[in-house]
Amino acid sequence: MGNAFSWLLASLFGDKEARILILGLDNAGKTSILYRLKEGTFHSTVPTIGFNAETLEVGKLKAQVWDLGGQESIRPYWRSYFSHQEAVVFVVDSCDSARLDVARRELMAVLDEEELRSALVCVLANKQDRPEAMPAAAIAEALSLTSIRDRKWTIISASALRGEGLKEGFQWIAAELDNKS
Ligand code: G3D
Repeated sequence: MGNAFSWLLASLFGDKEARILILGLDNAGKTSILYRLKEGTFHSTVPTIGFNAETLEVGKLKAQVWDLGGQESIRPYWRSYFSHQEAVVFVVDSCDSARLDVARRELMAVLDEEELRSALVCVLANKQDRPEAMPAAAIAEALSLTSIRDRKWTIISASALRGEGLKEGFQWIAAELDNKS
């Protein structure tokens, strides 16, 4: 499965640079998604500012993964990483209704960042394999996605466990980047 996704990413983004941030609260499923997408290119780095960033490189696609939440004090340090990012993949645990409001605030704070002003937003409503998962439409409402008017966004039902929705998310980003260029 990992190989298939890597091949897909390379074919989608192979000839052009694409920088993508994968963000979300802890436990949303970001690392699981990375593992789904990787082919031996996954590694953890420890930047000097003292928190972990995980990076995926396939062809000219570079994806960086960050945990959001409870990190306001270090957020100013992120800004250098935020520049020149074409898209944000925001991963939500569809079963964690208790923290959807925190997720909404974190997403909106990220979108307020000047450096990310033109970044596309693809929300992955992850863990849809679980019976208690909220449907993507309810998550879109809880996250106030319709209030986002200054950029293209989408929400896609996903399961890192089953490998569902990830391909669609990255295909959407690649197609939107094509439209822009
Ligand atoms: P994070 O990187 O965003 O912090 P992880 O999240 O990828 O570490 O995932 C957190 C937990 O959610 C893990 O469970 C992981 O297996 C689980 N998970 C991730 N994606 C899915 C999914 O699509 N479906 C289901 N059912 N579980 C998922 P553990 O138990 O290892 O903490």
